[in-house]
Amino acid sequence: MPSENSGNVPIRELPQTDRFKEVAQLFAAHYAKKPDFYVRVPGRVNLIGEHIDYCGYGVCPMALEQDVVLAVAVDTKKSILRLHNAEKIYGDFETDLKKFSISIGDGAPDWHQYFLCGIKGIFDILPKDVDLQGMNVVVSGKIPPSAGLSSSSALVSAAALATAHAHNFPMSKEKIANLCAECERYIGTQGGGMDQAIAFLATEGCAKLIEFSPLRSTDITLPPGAVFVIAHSLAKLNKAATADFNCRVVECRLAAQLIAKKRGLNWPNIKRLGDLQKALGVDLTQMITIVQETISEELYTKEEIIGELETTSDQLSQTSLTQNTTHIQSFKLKQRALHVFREARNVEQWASFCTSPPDSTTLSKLGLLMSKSHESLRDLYECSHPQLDRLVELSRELTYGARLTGAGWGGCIVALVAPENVDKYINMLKEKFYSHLPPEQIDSVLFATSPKAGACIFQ
Ligand code: ADP
Ligand code: NG1
Ligand code: MG
Repeated sequence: MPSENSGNVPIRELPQTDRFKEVAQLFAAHYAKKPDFYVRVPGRVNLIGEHIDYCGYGVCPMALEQDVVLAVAVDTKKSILRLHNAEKIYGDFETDLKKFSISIGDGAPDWHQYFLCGIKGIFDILPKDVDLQGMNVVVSGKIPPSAGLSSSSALVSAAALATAHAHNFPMSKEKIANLCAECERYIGTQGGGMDQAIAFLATEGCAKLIEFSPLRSTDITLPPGAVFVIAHSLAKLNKAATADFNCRVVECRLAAQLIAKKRGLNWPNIKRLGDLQKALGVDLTQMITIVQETISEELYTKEEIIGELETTSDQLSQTSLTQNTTHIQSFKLKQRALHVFREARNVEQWASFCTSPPDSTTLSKLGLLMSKSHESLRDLYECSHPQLDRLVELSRELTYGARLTGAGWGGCIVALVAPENVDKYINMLKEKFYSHLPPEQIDSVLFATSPKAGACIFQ
């Protein structure tokens, strides 16, 4: 049953915690006044269902305690945005909201561009006669950045939520989640919407099965004795800095279009592997057979794809590619599509194991799905990293299973651990993987988690 997720993003009384007190102090020190309101948006860990949201398939993330908090004072007289970040590495930023633009060049975008994506998302839908409000903002983020725990979406979503609230524009959780998925694409990455969905739809105490088109979420109660530990590989990748992420999105699209063409469908209309499955009206196992029989394991050159689709380079750019993938000359299709359909099946099995009465095999079955998922991401999707593989290897003995989480190419793994093994497992990793780090730095890269609540406004 879909859970009680609908309704607007909640507005609650400000909790008297150290986290909010610190942000309030920083705000007072920087702006010499009190904020009008705060927003909190959590990061997330994806338990299963990697690189399939943008193909239209369901995923199973949960929200983290680590979050982005904004303190905001609205300036009704001037339309100036001022940003001050708790971390000094993120410099101050100021712009007039009547004439800002998002500028994306080569390399990693400046951090404030993510914030502007969220603002633009709301401005795109505000009634034209609304007076634009200025905002003085303090940003405090505790999600390890570029590590697959969705720091980017927490920042974009927090910016959008604050902008909507500053303009008295309440929104349902689903509506703002969809809007944030759309507007984060202004940064250049063509993500699928998982991160923004869990950011708004999460409820404390359970993971969620998030499904798309239309966006909906179902509670996934994790079996008793399931502890999820996150471990950072210490390698990082900003997803907007390279074409890696969009290349995978495009490879999945090209695989779908090639099969569509061979099956006599109107291929330019098929953008996702999920669209193809719907059009063919078959199940995931049949899709796997179709991929095995239709697509070659060899690399496809761009020329070959243009030939098979009977199209032109310009048309292919329009129907299938993104701005930062037009230069790519060869694509792997079979391996990517096989990963997607098998991973979509992993999610179905995960949900069914979690909804059946738990028995002595449940945790092992979930762990096995996680290990299978990692192998597929490493070998078929090629988005792992030697340090992620090493962490997964080290996790063999003391966990039920482990896998990379988020987009990969660095970032974190998530491991399923029995409560009695958590300390042992963490100590083993401290010794074998993090021995070169000062002890005070380890807590932010190696920690156990439990499912936390979604985004909230506090005043
Ligand atoms: P992730 O896997 O964490 O979503 P991305 O590569 O998508 O990683 O986004 C990371 C980027 O988000 C950072 O390079 C930075 O620009 C921005 N970011 C993340 N956390 C913060 C923060 N606390 N303050 C400012 N910017 C942040
Ligand atoms: P991260 O690693 O948090 O940037 C990205 C995408 C998700 C999803 C995962 C892979 C964005 C904003 N996020 O997450 O939609 O595709 O990778 O499962 O693009
Ligand atoms: Mg991100």
